[in-house]
Amino acid sequence: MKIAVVVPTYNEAKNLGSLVSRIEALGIPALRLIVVDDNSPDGTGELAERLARSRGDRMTALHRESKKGLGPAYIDGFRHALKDGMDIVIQMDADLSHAPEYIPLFLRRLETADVVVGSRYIVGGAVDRRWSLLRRFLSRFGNLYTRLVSGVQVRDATSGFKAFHRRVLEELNLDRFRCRGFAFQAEVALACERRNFRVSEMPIYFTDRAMGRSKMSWMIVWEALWRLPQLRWSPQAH
Ligand SMILES: Nc1nc2c(ncn2[C@@H]2O[C@H](COP(=O)(O)OP(=O)(O)OP(=O)(O)O)[C@@H](O)[C@H]2O)c(=O)[nH]1
Ligand SMILES: [Mg+2]
Repeated sequence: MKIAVVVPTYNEAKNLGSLVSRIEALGIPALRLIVVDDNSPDGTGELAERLARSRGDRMTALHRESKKGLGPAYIDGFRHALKDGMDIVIQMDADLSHAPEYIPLFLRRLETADVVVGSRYIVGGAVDRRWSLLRRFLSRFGNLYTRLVSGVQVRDATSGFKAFHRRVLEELNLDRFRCRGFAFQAEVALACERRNFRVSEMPIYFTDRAMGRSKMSWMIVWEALWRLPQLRWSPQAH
């Protein structure tokens, strides 16, 4: 069973080293890390390259020309994982909001599901206890909006911590994904639901980003506002 962990990065040089150590500390021999960097000005791409070189086939650094959003970076990473014959693909953020220690739990859940979604909004899940009320409200509201307008069923529609069996990514039409920001997470969840894959939500505690800056922007929010309703009404499944 070959497992790929795909991580998109933009200016995550301060987080990447810890992420790699924590993933390695899990001691899963079949696990491969694929970092997809968009030419980060802070040197994340070079760091990923150095880390990858000393790890042989246990880590790959993919480099894209410029910042094009996490959606297309994930698609490139998924394609690479499929080409490399991976049986399971896990997606997660580089900023340590998604604790790598959950990976073994994702793998266990995949024994009875096609897709596992790490969820902040089911019993047992939570967001960082240091989050302000405003931040909690915005996250909840964004999630509710996403579910209502796109029609996605999972409780945490914008979760970026997911695990897929290979067959799921093979069946999805990866060319059709359009979203670049957090809306991509809903786009993927919806595509899985529409194809009737067994989607299982697993509670996670979401820690605030450890270091570096958020890439959230008005462009990304704007994209969600106009793309998500389109997803609901688009006649073709991805
Ligand atoms: N390759 C690539 N990765 C990106 C891009 N934008 C964001 N990312 C990565 O996607 C992941 C999620 O981005 P974050 O900045 O943490 O966004 P967020 O989690 O929605 O926002 P915060 O909760 O505030 O951190 C991180 O690993 C980022 O480095 C991009 O344009 N290209
Ligand atoms: Mg983040």
